[in-house]
Amino acid sequence: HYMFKEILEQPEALTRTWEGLASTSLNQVEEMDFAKLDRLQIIACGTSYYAGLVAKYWFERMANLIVEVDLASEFRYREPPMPSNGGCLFISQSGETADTLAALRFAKSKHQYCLSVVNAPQSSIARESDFVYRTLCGPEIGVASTKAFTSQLAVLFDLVKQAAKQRNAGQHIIQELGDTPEMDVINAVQQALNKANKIESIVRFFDDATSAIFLGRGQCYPIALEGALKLKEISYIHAEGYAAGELKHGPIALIDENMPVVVIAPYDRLFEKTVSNLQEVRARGAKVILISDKLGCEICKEYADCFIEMPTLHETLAPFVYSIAVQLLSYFTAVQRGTDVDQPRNLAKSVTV
Ligand code: F1P
Repeated sequence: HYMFKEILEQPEALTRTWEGLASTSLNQVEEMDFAKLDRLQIIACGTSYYAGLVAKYWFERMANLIVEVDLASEFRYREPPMPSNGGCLFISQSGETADTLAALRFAKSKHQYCLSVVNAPQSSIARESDFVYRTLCGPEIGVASTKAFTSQLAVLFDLVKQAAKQRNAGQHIIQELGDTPEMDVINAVQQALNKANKIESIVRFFDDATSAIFLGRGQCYPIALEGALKLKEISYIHAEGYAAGELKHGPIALIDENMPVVVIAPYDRLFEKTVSNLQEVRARGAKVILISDKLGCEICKEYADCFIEMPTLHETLAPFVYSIAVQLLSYFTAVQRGTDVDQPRNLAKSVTV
């Protein structure tokens, strides 16, 4: 399948994207000055929207910048007021998504500085933006986005570092990340891919499932949303992603022994909170699949039905590797169900109308 090939290509896609950015910034002079912004508005659809949600956590924590993330299909018709010193960031693999393009045109009519992250440099969104960053992940054939998503995260991470510097913020995190966070990510992504066989062996938990839940907190909350979307798109199993803290406000009513629950919980400052949510769903009979690192899996030995162990790395970088785990899980589940993984029913690669 193209999708599997594209999942496996991610170390190269990330390498190319980061190398390409290093050379772009030498040539461009009009890059966004994040120090001038009071607020950043991020706008996208689908998986690209979830990349934007991860970036919100990063921008707020590392660059001390207020960020709002909006679905392009809502933003374009809502036509919200735009601040005079705000900026807009559009994320689109194809660069042709009709709602995202319409949202860009609205923002431009309000004299916003419009930045975009695209995979297609000749696309409409690229042409109409004030400044463009490219993901260099190569063409993505599989309809479900995989390498485009992590490459978007790569660009966004770079922008966040730039913003942190310009705004003189988050320097302690930058220091903790060390000199080569990009290399750390690429190595960890490779290690995550090496778990493919193990992940394939646990899709039996979805054999009789008609519905599944993904839970995450903090920057892994968008990865829970993305995991649920991926599973829906290609396996047609109904799936929802929830912020783990939201569970008791409704979704917990859905839990029974037929519901697999995928808990995404690296050992970080929110880990204990997520584990208590995990225990709540397990007590109600759910089959719990824990995706965590070595320490997290060890601590939860008694509390989950199966484990996907991811490499340990700085919590800021977790979205890159946990994305790999949910992509592989969805992929193998769909293959097991015999669906058309590369061309799921009713879906188009680019939604241009
Ligand atoms: C947005 C998107 C994709 C998804 C699907 C439909 O596209 O939602 O994330 O995989 O193909 O469109 P884009 O604006 O990122 O090209």
